[in-house]
Amino acid sequence: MNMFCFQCQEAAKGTGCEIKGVCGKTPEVAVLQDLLVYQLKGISVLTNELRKMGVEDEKVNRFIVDGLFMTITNANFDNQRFVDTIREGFKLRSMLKMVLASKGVDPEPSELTDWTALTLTEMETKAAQVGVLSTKNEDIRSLRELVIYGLKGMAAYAEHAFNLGYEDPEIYAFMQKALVDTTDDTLSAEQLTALVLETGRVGVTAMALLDNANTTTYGHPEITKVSLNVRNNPGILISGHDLKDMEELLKQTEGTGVDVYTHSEMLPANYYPAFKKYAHFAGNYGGAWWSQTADFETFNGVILFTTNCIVPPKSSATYADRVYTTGASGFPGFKHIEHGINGQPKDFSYMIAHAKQCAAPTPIESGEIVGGFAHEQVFALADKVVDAVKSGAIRKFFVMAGCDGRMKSRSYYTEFAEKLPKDTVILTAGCAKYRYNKLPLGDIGGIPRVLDAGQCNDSYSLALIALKLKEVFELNDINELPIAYNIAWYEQKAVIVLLALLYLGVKNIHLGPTLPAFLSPNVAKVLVDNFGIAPIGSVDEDMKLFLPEMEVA
Ligand code: SF4
Ligand code: SF3
Repeated sequence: MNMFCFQCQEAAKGTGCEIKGVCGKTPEVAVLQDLLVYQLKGISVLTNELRKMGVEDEKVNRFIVDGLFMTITNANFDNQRFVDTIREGFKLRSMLKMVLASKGVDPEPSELTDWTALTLTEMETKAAQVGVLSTKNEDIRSLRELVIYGLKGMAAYAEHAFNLGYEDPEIYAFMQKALVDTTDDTLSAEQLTALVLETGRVGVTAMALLDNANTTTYGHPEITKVSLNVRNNPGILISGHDLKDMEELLKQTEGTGVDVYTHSEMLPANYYPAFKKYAHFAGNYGGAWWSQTADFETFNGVILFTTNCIVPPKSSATYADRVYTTGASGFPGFKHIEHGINGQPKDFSYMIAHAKQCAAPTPIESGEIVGGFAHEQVFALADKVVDAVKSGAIRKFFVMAGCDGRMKSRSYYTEFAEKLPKDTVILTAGCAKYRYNKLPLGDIGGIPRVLDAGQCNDSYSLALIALKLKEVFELNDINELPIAYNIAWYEQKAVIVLLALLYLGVKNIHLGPTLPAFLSPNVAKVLVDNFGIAPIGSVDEDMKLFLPEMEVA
């Protein structure tokens, strides 16, 4: 076996990728990711010791967050970046050991081999010793990895918040404690299950932190019609999730004759007051992440990835030399834009100059889509929404948040949205929305039937909306609300969203298009028995399950 990874919904054969990632991850990158995660656990042993003495190291905290984020599915395929990161980790580890030694603490002597000097075969051997399958008991392995994937999602939120100057020491402390806990052979399945739920609790904290960072910095998202048309200028297409990058790009492109368009998960940037004011912010181009191989061809201009999801370009692709990455994202051959030095903005000038030489985008669709229904905007409409529920005009809400993906079976979500009765409303966030956000689903008394709160990072909004409705309707339990959860997942940010919802007490979530490969039968049973989690069935079966009282069209 060259590698083993089962962290995403595309895990080969529903069990795990062993030869090459279905996502395109090479065995070499998979091995380096395993080693990096292992190294982060080791560094956390040291930071946990230091924290007990009141010592917190900002740089190391950020390194751990960024290291985890880099290993999220489709974020980074660049083996050299992983090698460089692991080398940096060794330096930080030595520094932490010296600080501990200066305090009279002799941390456990641990292996000092510089893994980056190993050959690939040696790295594979090492990865097999420390990677996922090194935990032999499948239930313990499942629980450990559930925690790790939750932490990866949490790291994404923490990094976006950090980029805007918002941090919470509790999040760093928990991440590092949990990383070490996943190596503790004395922890029972019950204790690890508790750790999983605790990961959900801190996930809520991280989501709240990011929500506060985004809305304090850029204002609350507001109802917005987003253009799908193109203009005649050359353009830059920005993808991923990082709003700080969005801000810096809009500032630096202003007055240059280059327009800015969003792709996939950057669509919700259109809803923020701070971004809408830019005349050269032209709208959205294309669909969810997996459609990039077609969208980037016709966009003609420059593309900037700020985070996941990157699809490795086909050998016939003509756009590869027009793609840039920044932050945790990377791909061999794509130009990488580094962080600004000493808090200065990133320098996008080379990329902008490149864009000026490109042709304007080719139109692929037209019209507009409506979004911007994050918590404050929905609260502003609360009276209208509550009246519609009380009068029966809105029968039920369906939370259909999460990820999109390229599997054919995801047409389930389009069909489900189409078949939902007209007195139901979809609450969404994440790129899952692309399965139905361009359908003519209409509105209910002026309330659109698809309310898009934003990115997967904004799933917190959906939880706040549910909690607000619970308060307005004076209910004791969030599960008494007329809200059903039919969530699509793909990568690890969806894992932390799921754990956060479980922590908030949400029950009976349907999860698809398939259940995670990393859930062992026993762990899946715990989730089914305690939380009512269920896989999706056929659209018609699920419609009957969700709406037993209704005549379904
Ligand atoms: Fe396979 Fe998903 Fe891992 Fe990629 S991230 S190697 S597709 S399980
Ligand atoms: Fe999408 Fe990758 Fe998860 Fe942010 S862009 S939701 S999959």
